[in-house]
Amino acid sequence: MTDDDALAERLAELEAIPVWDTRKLSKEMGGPRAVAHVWRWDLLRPEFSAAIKTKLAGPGTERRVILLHNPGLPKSYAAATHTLNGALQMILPGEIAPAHRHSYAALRFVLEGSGAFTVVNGVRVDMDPFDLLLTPAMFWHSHTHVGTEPMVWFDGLDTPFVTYMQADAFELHDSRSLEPHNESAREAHDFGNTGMLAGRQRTMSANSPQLIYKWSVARVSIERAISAGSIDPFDGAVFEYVNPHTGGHVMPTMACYAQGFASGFHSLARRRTSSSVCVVVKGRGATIIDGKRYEWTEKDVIAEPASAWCEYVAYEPSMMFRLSDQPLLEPFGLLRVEDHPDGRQSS
Ligand code: GTQ
Ligand code: FE2
Repeated sequence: MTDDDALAERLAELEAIPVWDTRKLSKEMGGPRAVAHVWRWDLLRPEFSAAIKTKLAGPGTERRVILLHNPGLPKSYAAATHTLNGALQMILPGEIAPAHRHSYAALRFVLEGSGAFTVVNGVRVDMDPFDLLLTPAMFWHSHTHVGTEPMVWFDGLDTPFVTYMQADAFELHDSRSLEPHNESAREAHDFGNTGMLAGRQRTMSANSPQLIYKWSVARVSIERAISAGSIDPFDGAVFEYVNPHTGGHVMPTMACYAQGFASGFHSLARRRTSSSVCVVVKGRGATIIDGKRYEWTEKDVIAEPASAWCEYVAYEPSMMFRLSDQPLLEPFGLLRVEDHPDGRQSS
């Protein structure tokens, strides 16, 4: 046994580690690493029809949620990236998803159907396809479907991050569904989407008072930018959903964007220390991630891991929604953005 090994052994008995050994450990230290992945809508959507008929459809299981699991992470994470959760949720006509709240921030991005509403923070918010709805941390919420067709939406949550921080909390409400009651929150939130704030008081909350962002508005912004040629070489026609009080991200842990690409658009490549989950609204194309081409079409979900080179190719006019963990990195100076030295990846 070398002197080094003997020292390491004695230190191990004292629950101490010599620093020269941590070089071996440091790869494992940040936990498992997520990989690039596409979850295909055409393959997952039919499984809901099957799930309606199975035990998933029993009383109390109205929350019909299929979690998207990143194959680079252990199944127990059930996460889309190391910080973000992605899921598809179906609600059937007449169903109520029981009222609760949690320390996870959540958002919905509607994929199919209409006629459901959610009550968040005492405000009723109705949902149409491709609308973005916010459920900030610890806000009570319940979902009710009064329409005639099944509804499906994408759920985005910061669960892996909150759980890592061991700050997870979940509470069921005494009543099954919530009645709208919060008039001042409703005022602050209603009549939004215009850059103008309603309501008498300005609350400088880190959460946007606007609880819904209509797709009709995002779509028009993208279309205008594309026809005006106002195109970012990395992200196409890109808009951030913002908190109208602060101009900042919509929630303290998650940022949301809408992006559009003209047919034939091929972006330059860039990598960021943030990770993203993208949901395709319309079109067909591919994201080249670390040199590999991941093809996508409508309602597919794509994971972009932290620090992966990303580049977009649109085969048709395309639009997507992006959820990013960028706000988690910014306060600590950890957001780094690097443009590819060759412009594009070779693939
Ligand atoms: O709809 O409130 O996908 O609480 C995970 C946790 C959805 C929800 C999820 C949740 C919800
Ligand atoms: Fe929830």
